[in-house]
Amino acid sequence: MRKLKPIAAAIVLATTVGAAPAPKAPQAHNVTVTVQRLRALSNLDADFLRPDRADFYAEVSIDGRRTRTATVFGKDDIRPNWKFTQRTLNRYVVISIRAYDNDGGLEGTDDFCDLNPSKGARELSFVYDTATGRITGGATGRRGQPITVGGSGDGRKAEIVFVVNHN
Ligand SMILES: [Ca+2]
Ligand SMILES: [Ca+2]
Ligand SMILES: [Ca+2]
Repeated sequence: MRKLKPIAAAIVLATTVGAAPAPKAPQAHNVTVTVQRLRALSNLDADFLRPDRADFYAEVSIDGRRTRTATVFGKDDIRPNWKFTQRTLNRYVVISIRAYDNDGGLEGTDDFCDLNPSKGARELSFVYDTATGRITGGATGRRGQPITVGGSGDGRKAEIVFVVNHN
């Protein structure tokens, strides 16, 4: 076999090192949002003769898919552990959380509770990075760690504790 001249060997080596890796198929993740707690910071139902407690339910959107829970009636502080899971191929996953107080009859339409600390926004919306586990946007934190956020500036305030994770 003919021996490569040093310069030719160097070119072969450089080509091998610099070669682009074979494209990987996008990896699917199951992203889960768990609502651990919802607590009324405002009086969401007007009291009449006796205290009237909130009737919470939540809507969570993960990567564009929105799901609603059932209502927990007559409690201002609940620990429902509602779980929402969505399969996605995206690294960055947009998540939004809404809380409502179910109202019927004379109370009219349901109250859209304020979970967002910013004035003019009630919905909590943020981005979850499946590569780093970081949560940024309307809420900040990390994968697997409970995040507590309270609404402000828009009345009908509530506080939420939630966890985002994926596998
Ligand atoms: Ca109400
Ligand atoms: Ca109500
Ligand atoms: Ca707000």
